[in-house]
Amino acid sequence: MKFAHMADIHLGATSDPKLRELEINTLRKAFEICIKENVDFILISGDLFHVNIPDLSLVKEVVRIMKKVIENKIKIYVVYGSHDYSPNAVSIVDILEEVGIITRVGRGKIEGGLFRPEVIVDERSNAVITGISARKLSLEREVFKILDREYLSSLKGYKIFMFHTAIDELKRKGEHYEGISSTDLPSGFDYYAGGHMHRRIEYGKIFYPGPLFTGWGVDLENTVKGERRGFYIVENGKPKFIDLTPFEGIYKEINVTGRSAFEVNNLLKEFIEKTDVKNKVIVLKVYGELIRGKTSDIDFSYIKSEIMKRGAIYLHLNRSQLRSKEFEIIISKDSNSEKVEEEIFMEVLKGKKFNEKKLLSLELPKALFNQLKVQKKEGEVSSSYEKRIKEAAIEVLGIKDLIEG
Ligand SMILES: [Mn+2]
Repeated sequence: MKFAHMADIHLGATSDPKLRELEINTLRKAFEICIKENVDFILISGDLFHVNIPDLSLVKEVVRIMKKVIENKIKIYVVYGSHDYSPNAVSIVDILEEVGIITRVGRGKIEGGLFRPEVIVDERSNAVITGISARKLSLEREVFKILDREYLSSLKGYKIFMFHTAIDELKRKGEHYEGISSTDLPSGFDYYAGGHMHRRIEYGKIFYPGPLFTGWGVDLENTVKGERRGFYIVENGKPKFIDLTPFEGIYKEINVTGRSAFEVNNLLKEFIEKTDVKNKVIVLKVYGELIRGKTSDIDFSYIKSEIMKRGAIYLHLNRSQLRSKEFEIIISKDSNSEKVEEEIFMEVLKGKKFNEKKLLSLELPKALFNQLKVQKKEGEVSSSYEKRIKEAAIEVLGIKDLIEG
């Protein structure tokens, strides 16, 4: 018996055209390998697509790729992932099942208070396949609690359990999955085909291939830091990892603390000049607190265009922990929207010097804000609405003479 196990493909997660092309090419390559290796069947442990109703041109391409597999008498078994599942809408996974491209695993019924998942016997290999689908917010964890374990342990043959749930004891620091314990899985299976944890994990008979591709955010970051991406081919019970890592990358971190925006711009330029970015995905993390200048003074659009000009595949910028001393607004927890406005104004005004005393008080910005909030009257045309708002604002600012003069 020989089968493939993939998970967390997240098709359509990226909107970048170059990454999209790599994404579909990786899927095509993976399925071509399955045909060449003549596997009996393919398991996909959830998150085939990134959203439950993806872009149709992508779906068309995926159908084309999967049809070739089907024509080679290889079945594709899929459990819902947290991304392909939707409680109140039809998912693309359901459509693929309806037309016979995939076979869905994870249905079941409750009998005597226990959940008995449907069991499928693969015709070609006689493998016994069952599992539990994911729900949003890891709600499937409740299903594990009422699993009909006795029934599952009575099954005979080579037994595979598919699931899309994290295992608590396998979590690394900083991973925030809501998981189950490995002992919550039904016992006695030959292979536990996991999904949801976005890296390759082997733990006894539990296997997580991690994302086949690596579409966005932290996955991209981990890939360029050295995580390998791909899937398993399991032959006579022995899994082999097929490495399909779609690109090489460079990870660069710049701590701006104690530096000015001007200095950071120079550091970034230096990095671009010294680094061969050609055909690589670059992940650039800029973090810390600028001592001078605003975060917007760092010219990221220039950096991006320079990196792309030099032939990089893609630049992923992580600046979520970038701050500036010059403009930091701390909003108290118990603020209402009016108080938040006041706090922001006060913070912006801090340290500013104006000859006009009026500009240093809160009254003026508040009055101006109130004017700008005025809604369009029913039937009022845009041009007269704009004129009315402009006149009112000029009135509040007391600059009628300046403008007309
Ligand atoms: Mn996933």
